[in-house]
Amino acid sequence: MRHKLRQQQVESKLKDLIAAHHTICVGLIDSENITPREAAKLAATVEKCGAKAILVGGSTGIDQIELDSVVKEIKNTVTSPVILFPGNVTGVAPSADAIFFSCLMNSDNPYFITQAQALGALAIRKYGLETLPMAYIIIGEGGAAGFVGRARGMPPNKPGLVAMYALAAQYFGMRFVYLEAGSGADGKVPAQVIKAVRKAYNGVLIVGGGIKSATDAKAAADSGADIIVMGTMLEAQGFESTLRDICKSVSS
Ligand code: 1GP
Repeated sequence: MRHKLRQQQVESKLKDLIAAHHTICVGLIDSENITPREAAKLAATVEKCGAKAILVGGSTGIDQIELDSVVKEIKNTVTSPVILFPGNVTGVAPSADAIFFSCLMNSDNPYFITQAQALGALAIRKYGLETLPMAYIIIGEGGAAGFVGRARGMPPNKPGLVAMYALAAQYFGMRFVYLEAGSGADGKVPAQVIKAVRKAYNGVLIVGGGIKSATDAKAAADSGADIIVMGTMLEAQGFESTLRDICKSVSS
């Protein structure tokens, strides 16, 4: 039985936005500690501040029913693409527009490199989700993502090593690379690492972890990031003006 590949609608949209704005910001919502209604309200605010897509996911999400309710409500509220950012097979939900089909390149455990992906693949096909093939590379200790994904954190002071992995991702045909410092991380992905990866890798370069100011975001954008992800800062009271500044500072 042949299955029709879903058009690369979200991917094209992201690439068009990057071409138009140089760098774009996206908001990450963790479906675990939020009601669908709260999530939708937050997504609408994030979109209004200038973010161009909403990611939903996290390293420890296990409740797919809750995840799908959150995604559905967000989809009903915003016009931006809603993209799953799974930490495991439980991060797959039918109502999203697309999913980061993510390989944790520097995990010590093959489960996070190919096995979870194989286990999730049938559900993705069944739901007709658009897949965005992504190399996920954890820099430094990596917070919960590093711990749960059994990552052998890439040394932040070895940009060449990270670039080598990004080049491997390119040769694998992965059209997205995500450099992750970890949610709520104290340190960010160093500019030298982003620059080295930008030189080696031609696809869409995503950077996230610990970004909470226009200065942080601008540094990542100037180093070559195409997409900047913000999660933790959206949990702070009154984040709107900072997020507006961030979105404005990275986009041309
Ligand atoms: C986490 O990179 C994302 O996976 C976002 O990180 O929560 O620190 O913004 P923050």
